[in-house]
Amino acid sequence: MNLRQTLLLLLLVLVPALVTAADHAPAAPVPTSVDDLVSLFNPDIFALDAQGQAVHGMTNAFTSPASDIAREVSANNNFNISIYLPFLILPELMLLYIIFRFRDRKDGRKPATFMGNHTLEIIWTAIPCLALLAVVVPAWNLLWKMELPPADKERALIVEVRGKSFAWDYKYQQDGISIGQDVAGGQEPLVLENGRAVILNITSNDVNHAWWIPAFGVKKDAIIGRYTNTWFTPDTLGVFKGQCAELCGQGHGIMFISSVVVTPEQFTLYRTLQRHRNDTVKLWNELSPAAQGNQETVTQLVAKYLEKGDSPDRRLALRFWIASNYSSVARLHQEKLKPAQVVELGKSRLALVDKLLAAVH
Ligand SMILES: [Cu+2]
Repeated sequence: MNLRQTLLLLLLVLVPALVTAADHAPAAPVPTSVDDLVSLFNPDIFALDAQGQAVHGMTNAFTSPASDIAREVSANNNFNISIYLPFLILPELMLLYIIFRFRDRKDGRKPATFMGNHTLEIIWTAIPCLALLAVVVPAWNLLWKMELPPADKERALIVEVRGKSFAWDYKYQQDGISIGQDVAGGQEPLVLENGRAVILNITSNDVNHAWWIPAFGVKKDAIIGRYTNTWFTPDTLGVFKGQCAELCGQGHGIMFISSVVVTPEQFTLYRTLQRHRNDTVKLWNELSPAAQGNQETVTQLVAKYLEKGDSPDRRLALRFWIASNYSSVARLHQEKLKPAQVVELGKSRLALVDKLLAAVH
């Protein structure tokens, strides 16, 4: 190999990958209708469109990164591929060339045989070493960044993530909000604020699990008696799906994870709705098909709910939770009723609550 060929090879080896530009979604307004709020904060992650395709499909860090970490992991992966690829392609091209160029031409010529070439040996040792160095430095920096707390940790949202066979519980440490399973036993999504870093303190109640949402570029083990930590800054609005990534038992395959990234204004509203959630439970129980919803009791419960505090937020929270709970029940259709019937029942019950809310001053 002459000097020109060596330089060409070096150039190919050190070609940096193009970093995909971040595409930020435009700010979405806070929905005003209860139905829109339910589809925002309590999306049906199994919903199918008219063509039978998943409405909220699983996305990944390489084709659709949705956090700073995912973008860096994706860019780092592209860079590494650009370094590795010449090692995969060039020897194959060289092999094909040699097979053709030095084929047996049946003209009686003897093949040349020789041993040892110091220059060549130095070159083929130095190039892989340089390539490894080129890969190691950015990868090390990224791994280091992922292990350390985020730069703006004072502003970060801190969430305790607790795996259990076979679901996840989330505790928003600063707001004292605990979520996990909805009224129908379905997994609730982790609601996150766009552009605000989130620190996850992950643990388990029983066996080993792993919290993994590919689009966020994050996967971390959940181990009993120990906290593992990870962080990322979501930068794309929408619904993101994940899955427990540690074989944990019979229900492992259905140990889903979902997250909804919302605007800061929507997140403020979400916290408000969560704060009034517990107070809506009695009313919900009375409205559920099993309790048949005795209107007199419901009237009393609405009055009692508003006695504890009567504000537009609190009224909205009551209407939201009634609608959201019906949506969860209809989705998992654990009742004997068909989902469409549950939706109809939900609408009539919500109308009843609306009527009572309007009547109580
Ligand atoms: Cu699992």
